Amino acid sequence: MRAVLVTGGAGFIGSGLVHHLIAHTDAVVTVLDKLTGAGNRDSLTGVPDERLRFVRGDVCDVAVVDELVAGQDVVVHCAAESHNDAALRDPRPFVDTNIVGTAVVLEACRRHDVRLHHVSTDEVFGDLALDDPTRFTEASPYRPSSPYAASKASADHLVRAWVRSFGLRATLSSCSNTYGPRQHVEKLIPRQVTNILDGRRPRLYGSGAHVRDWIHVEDHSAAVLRIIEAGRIGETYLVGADGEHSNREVLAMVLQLMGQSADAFDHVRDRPGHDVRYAIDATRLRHELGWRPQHTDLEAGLSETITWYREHEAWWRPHKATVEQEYEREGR
Ligand code: NAD
Ligand code: TDX
Repeated sequence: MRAVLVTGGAGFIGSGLVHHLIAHTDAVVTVLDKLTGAGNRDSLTGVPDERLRFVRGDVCDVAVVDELVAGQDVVVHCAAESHNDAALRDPRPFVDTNIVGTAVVLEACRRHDVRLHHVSTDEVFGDLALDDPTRFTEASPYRPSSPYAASKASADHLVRAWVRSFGLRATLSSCSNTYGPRQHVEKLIPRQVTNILDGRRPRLYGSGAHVRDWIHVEDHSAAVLRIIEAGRIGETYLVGADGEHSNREVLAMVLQLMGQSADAFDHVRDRPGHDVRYAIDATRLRHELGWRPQHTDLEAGLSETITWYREHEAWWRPHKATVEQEYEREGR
């Protein structure tokens, strides 16, 4: 694998993957990213110039995507509109980027016979009840409940159809909630960490009993690389690190790590249609491909993440006020 195109490579997962590929392979990486509010060129700081080509562009742009896909060994498709709250404000960009953009990437990979890995999410399976003893597996039915999740589910269906109908060499991964450095301040953990740094009280949606299954971005990236190297074509691999916690528990950990009392937050209006619980059974990935998460201590991972935000204010500060103004308007 000498040449890899990462779409959305200036985003949270994409940039984490680029840093991982630089550290663990010899690949030269091309990044295609539109630099929407969530993408940040500075997330690629530290990648040597001779190993990175950065192109600002849209995955919906057929000519740009076609030119970049030609000559690659692998395309990893991370570009997406990724924030549930944003999809509730305006779902249209989610349809364009997540569905149409994926179709454009698929067609380019088909034309040039390039191997594709499609990065998806556990949200395509909908949610589980808090007391449901089961977790999501590769056999779970698709039941997306939000516009974002529905757009990602549509993209997954397109990828599988291209594998079956056109023999495209593609794999998929559905990962759980990922945390770590370089995540946009619109998302739960960075939002609350930067609120506390700014002397504001964190905001918890509804009761805070909602459960997410947390995994560190390094473990997510290692899983994607493992699937690219050894995954079976046409297969989906669920990625998760047995990290189920309620939002209230996660917030209490963040507060205590930052020297605050565990109840120093405000309950705010719940997210409409808020998914109750996600939980991943990653047995296939562990058994078939031998992947194991390394960052299994959430408190230690959160502590390092908090340190990263403390030390990189210049990275997040330009986005903070705009994000908070939008939340303010919604009573969140
Ligand atoms: P992100 O919003 O941080 O990054 C998305 C990137 O895509 C940004 O850099 C953005 O500029 C770029 N982008 C958006 N529209 C584009 C377009 N039309 N053309 C080119 N680039 C465009 O999101 P993320 O959290 O890094 O998510 C990346 C992928 O990982 C998504 O597909 C998401 O579904 C998946 N995922 C994320 C998580 C998570 O917890 N963050 C978990 C599982 C799966
Ligand atoms: O201020 C907040 N307060 C709060 O209680 C925010 C921003 C969120 N929440 C809650 C909502 C969710 O239950 O925290 C949980 C996590 O919220 P997000 O960070 O917005 O993530 P989520 O909606 O769970 O989706 C994430 O995981 C799956 C990513 O954003 C998706 O891209 C990924 O597919």
